[in-house]
Amino acid sequence: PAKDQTARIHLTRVDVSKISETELTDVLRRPAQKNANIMNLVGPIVEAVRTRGDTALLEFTAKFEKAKLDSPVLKAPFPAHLMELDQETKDAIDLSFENVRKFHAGQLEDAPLVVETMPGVVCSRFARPIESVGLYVPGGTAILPSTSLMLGVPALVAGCKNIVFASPPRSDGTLTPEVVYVAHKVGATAIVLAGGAQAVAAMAYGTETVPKVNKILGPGNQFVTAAKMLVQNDTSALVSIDMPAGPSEVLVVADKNANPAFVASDLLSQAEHGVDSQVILIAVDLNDDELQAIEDEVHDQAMRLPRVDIVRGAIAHSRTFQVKTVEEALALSNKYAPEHLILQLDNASEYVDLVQHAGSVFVGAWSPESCGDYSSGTNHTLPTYGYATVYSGVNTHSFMKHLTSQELTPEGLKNIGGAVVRLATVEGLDAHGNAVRVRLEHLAKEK
Ligand code: HSO
Ligand code: ZN
Repeated sequence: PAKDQTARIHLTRVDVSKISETELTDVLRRPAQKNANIMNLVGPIVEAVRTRGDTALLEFTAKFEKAKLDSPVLKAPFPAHLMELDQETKDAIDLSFENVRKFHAGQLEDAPLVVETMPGVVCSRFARPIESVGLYVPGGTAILPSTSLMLGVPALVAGCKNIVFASPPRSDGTLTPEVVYVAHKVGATAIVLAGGAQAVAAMAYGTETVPKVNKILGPGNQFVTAAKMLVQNDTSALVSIDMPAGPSEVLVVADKNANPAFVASDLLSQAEHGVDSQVILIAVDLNDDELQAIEDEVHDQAMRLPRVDIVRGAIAHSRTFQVKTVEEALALSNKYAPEHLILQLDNASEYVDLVQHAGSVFVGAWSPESCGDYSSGTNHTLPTYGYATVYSGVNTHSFMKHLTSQELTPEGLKNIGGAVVRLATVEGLDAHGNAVRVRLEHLAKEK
């Protein structure tokens, strides 16, 4: 929490026309994450769970969560009293569940891809679900049951056989009932009552009670991320991960006609996630009064938030960039590659083509990020820290893999046989060439 609780909450202005390219690169750089240190702490935790299983897992949960448990796992069917919810919450989850389900079901391919590359040479590609997946739902300063939806629903849609959740329990050993309700709805087989590196290790290696999974997905703090990276690198675990996760981010591009209250509310909705959240405003040709109107809204709305102290921390390292055109704004946004990009612009949809790097785009004044965080249908587990340049957010295919196949006819073999034999000769791999030659000779004799 900041010392002065009355100080103005505002984003530092940067006039892009007044700084050099290198200065710009500098201000856009995310704060460095100290990974080496974290690995030293996480390594022994992972190793303890790998070798001592449930005993170690329970010890860490007692130590970090202050929860004394008899078993680290809740197995399905989950008892009804652990998922009791008021009707309004239940309805909200059900509505969101259905939209996330629809959008992720839409991502399934209805038929395998089939391409005849030459006459008689048919190549295919088709998808299969990953059998067992481990879904990490963070605890922390805010519990986020919505994350259980964003991970569980696509796993269900993809057809994963074994869905395992992990989430740190409260000190009385229970979980937030919303998470249990969602786990129940997606048909999860178990919930691991643990958090941090120890939960990741338990799912990567399996313990006496925790089933071993094939892939671990979901956001988490630096310990969770470090543990995911570590187990992914251990070939004996044979486990993959979704992507490295960092602090959450939003970049809002606003023009003169953007409603200052809307712009401010979007910036603050991300700022309240954590003091390390990144919040950026790109103001397109706004004069001082127009900028001031947004800044006033940021301050006024922030002061009314219960999490104002967190907001203060996040806004302290956040910036407003002043540019002249939308094209400039989007070039800057692409350079930063935000997790969330909000376009509060006239005819916003016309500019989506210019977006190259972003986890998810929110188009126009009526599409706040909150809708994507919870209920519209898109996934909220998105690449942060500039990884939007190379990663996609979690989607149905995060829970699947693709296989290819081919089927050749005699004609097909004749069409490509010469090329195969020649390339086998070039590589000095005679057996490869023979696999074609014996068949072609067989066909020649048949005539
Ligand atoms: N904005 C967060 C997701 C979230 N928001 C969960 C509220 N609950 C990262 O995309
Ligand atoms: Zn959010």
